[in-house]
Amino acid sequence: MKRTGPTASLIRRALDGERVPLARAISLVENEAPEAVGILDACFAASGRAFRIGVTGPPGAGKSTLVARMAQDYRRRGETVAIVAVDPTSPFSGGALLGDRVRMGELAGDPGVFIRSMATRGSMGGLAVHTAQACDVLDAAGFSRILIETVGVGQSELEVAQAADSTAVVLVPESGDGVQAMKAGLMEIGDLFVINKSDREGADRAAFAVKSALELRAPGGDWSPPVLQTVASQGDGVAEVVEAFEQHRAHLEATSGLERRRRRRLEQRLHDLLRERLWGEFRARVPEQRWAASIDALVSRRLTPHQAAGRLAGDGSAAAGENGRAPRRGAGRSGRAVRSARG
Ligand SMILES: Nc1nc2c(ncn2[C@@H]2O[C@H](COP(=O)(O)OP(=O)(O)OP(=O)(O)O)[C@@H](O)[C@H]2O)c(=O)[nH]1
Ligand SMILES: [Mg+2]
Repeated sequence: MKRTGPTASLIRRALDGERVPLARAISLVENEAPEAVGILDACFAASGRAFRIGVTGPPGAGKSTLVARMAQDYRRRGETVAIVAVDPTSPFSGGALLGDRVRMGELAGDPGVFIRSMATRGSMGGLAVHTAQACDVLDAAGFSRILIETVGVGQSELEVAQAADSTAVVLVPESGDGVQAMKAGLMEIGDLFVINKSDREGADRAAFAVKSALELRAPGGDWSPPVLQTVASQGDGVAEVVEAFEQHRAHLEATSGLERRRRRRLEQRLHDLLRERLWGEFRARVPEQRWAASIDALVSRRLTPHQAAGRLAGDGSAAAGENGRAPRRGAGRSGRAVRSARG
C-alpha cells in the first residue's frame, strides 16, 4: 500500500515516534476521522510487539500513582513506555486527569515515555475499541510496554481492560474491598493483584482475603495470580509488581498463552468490524418507512420479533438480487406486514 500526501507523512512521523504526529494520529483514530482507517492499516503490520499491561481497580485505589512508578521502573530496565489513561467518568477530554498529569509530571520530559488520556465520547463500547486502537498505534510507534489504566467498576470497563495482555487489579486495605471486587467481576480478570496503600491498617488481612477468594476462582490454567502489597506513593513494592508482570509475560510466552489471547482479541476485532459493516449495509437497504412499519407490527403484536427479523432479512437479500430489482413475489410477501401495519 503506497500512500502519499499529508496523511502519509503524518503516519511516517508518528511511527518514528515523533510526539506531535503521534498524538495527532491517535486523536484522528479516536475521533473516527476519515484518515483513521488509513492510519490503523498502516500501523497494523508494525504492531504486535509491545506488551500491553492493564491496571484496573476501584476509583482512587492509586492506579495512576502505581502506573507512574511502574513506568519509572520500566525505564530503569531499558524499556520504552506508553501510558494510556482511560477516564470513563470525565465528560471533558482529559479534564479530570489534571491530578494524574501533575503526578506524572516527572515522566513528561522523558522521550522514552508517552502519556495519553482517553475520555468517553459516546458509548463505553466505543471507548474500548478506541483504546485498543490507540494501543495499536503506540505499539507500531515502537513502545515496548503499554500501560493501560482503567477504573474497574462495571462490565464495560472490564471490556477496556481486555485490551491488555496481562492485567493487575489494584485494591486497597479497607474492609469489604475483596467482596466488592468479586461482585464487579474483577476477580476474574486479574492476572495479578495489588493491595496498594499498604501503609494503612489491614493490608495483610486484605491480601489474605484476596488469596482466599482466588482459591474459589475457576482454575485458569497453570498461572496462580500473585497477591502483592505496595505503597505506590512511596514506590514501595513497585519493582515487585513490574517483576510479576514480566514473569507473567514469560509464562504466557512459554505456554503460547500470549498467542491465544492475541488471537482471541483479533478474532473479536474482526467480528465487531464485520457486524458493524454488514449491519450498516443492511440498514441502508431498508427504507425508513418499511423499518418503522416493522416496529409498528411488533408494537401491535401482529408480528413476533423473529418473524419481523426474518422478513426484513429476506427483503435485504432479495433487494440485492438479480438486476438490483427486488423480485415481485418476495416483495409482495414480505410487504404484507407493512401494509397491514399501516392500515
Ligand atoms: N496512603 C497512601 N496513599 C496513596 C498511595 N498510593 C496513592 N495514594 C494516594 O491516593 C490518592 C489517589 O491516587 P491515584 O493514583 O490518583 O488513584 P487512582 O486509582 O488513579 O484514582 P482514579 O483514577 O481517580 O480512579 C492520591 O491522593 C494518592 O496520592 C499509597 O500507597 N498510600
Ligand atoms: Mg487515575
